[in-house]
Amino acid sequence: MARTIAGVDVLVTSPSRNFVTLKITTDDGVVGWGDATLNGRELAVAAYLQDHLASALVGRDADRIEDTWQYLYRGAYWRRGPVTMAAIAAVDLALWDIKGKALGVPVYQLLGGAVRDKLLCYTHATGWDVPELLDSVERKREQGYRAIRAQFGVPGLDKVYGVTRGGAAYEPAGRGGGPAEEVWETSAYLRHAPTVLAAVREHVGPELKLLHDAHHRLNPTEAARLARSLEQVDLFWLEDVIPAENQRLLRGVRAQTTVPLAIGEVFNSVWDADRLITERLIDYLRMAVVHGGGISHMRKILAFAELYQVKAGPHGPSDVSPVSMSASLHLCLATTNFGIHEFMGYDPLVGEVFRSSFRMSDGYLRPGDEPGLGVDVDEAAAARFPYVQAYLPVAREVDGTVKDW
Ligand code: GCO
Ligand code: MG
Repeated sequence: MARTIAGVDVLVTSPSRNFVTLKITTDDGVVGWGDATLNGRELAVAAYLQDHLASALVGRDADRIEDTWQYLYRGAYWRRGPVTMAAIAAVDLALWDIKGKALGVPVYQLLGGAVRDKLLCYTHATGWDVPELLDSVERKREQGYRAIRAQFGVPGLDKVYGVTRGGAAYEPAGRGGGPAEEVWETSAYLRHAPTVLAAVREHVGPELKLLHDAHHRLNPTEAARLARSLEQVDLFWLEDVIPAENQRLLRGVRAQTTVPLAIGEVFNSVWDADRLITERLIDYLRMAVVHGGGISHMRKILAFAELYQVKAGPHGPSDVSPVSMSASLHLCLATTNFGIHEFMGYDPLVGEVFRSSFRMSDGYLRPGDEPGLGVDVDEAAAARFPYVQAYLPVAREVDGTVKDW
C-alpha cells in the first residue's frame, strides 16, 4: 500500500543556536524528521522548503525516496548550492526516517547494515595560550576522546577561529546584531602554529590523534609551508588549508607534504568534490549529509570516494543538528570508507528540543537502534525557543581587506 505525504511543516527553533527542522507526516500517521540548518542563512532554507517545496511534496508517494530526490534536484532546473541542497537533504532525511519507522528498522539496516561496531570521533580543544589549550585537551581526554582538534590563539590577534578564552565552549555564530568582524594575519599564525602543535604532541605523547583546522585562510605556498612544518607533529589531518574552491592549486600543496588533508565541509554535491576525489588531492571528505543533499546523495559520493581510497570525515559542529548528526552516524556505520566523525556535542538546551538516541562513549559514536533515525523533536519545546538572528563572523586583514573567514 502506498503511503503518501500528507503534511509538510518547517520549524525554526533556537535552543542556544538556530536550527531549521522539517517534519513530514504521512497519510497513515508516520512522522519523519529532517534537518535543513545552514548557519547564518537559516531563513533562506526555511523559505525554500515552506514556499517552494511543501505544496509540491503533499500527495507524493513517501516510499519513493530516490525518485523524490531526483524530482527535487533535476526537477528544479536550478541545481546545487547550499540552500537548495540543504532543503533537499531535509526532505531526504525525513523520508529515510519514515521508511525506517514504517518498516520497524534503524536506517543503517536499510543501507546494508553495520560494517563496523562504532564510529571513531574527534572533538574540539581550544585555548588562547598553550597552558589553556593543554588543559582543554586534558579535559577532553578525561571524557574518553581519542582524537582531538587543537585550535589556539595567535599573538597580536584578538579573535581567532575556533578559539575561546577561559575554557568556554566555542560557537562561531554570534547571536543578535550583524556579523562580528575579526582581524586576521597569516604571517603571525604561521610563525606560531608549529610551536603550539609541537607542544601539544609533546604533552599528549604519540597515540592521541591530533587534528587542526586552518579554516580556508592560506594560499598554496603558505599551506605547503605549514604542512611541512607539521610533519613531525604527526597530525591525523590538517583541514581546509586553502579555500575549497581552489582545487587545482591543492596539487602543489599535496606534492610538498604527506600530512593528510581534509576538505569539503562547504561542498554540496558530488560535482564540488569530483576533482579532489579523482586526483586524490584529499584523504578525508568533510561533507555533511545536511549540506550534501541528504543520505541519498552522500552515499553515492562516498561510494565514488571509496574507489579512490578517500575516506569520510564528516562535518559535525554544533550547527549540524542532532537530526543530521544521527543520519550521518547511520550512513557512516554502513559505509566501508569511513574515517572519523567530528563531534562537538551540544548545549544542554538542544536536548530539550531534540531527543536523540545516538551516544558517545570511550571516544566512539554509535547511532541508536530505534526504527528510523532515532531522533524525536519536541514541538512544544521548540516553540519556546524562537529564532534569533545570528551570523558567522567576517574576517579582514590588518589593512582592512576582506579575508576568507
Ligand atoms: C568545523 C568547521 C566549523 C564551521 C562552522 C560554520 O570544522 O567544525 O570549520 O567550525 O566553521 O560549522 O557553520
Ligand atoms: Mg572546519
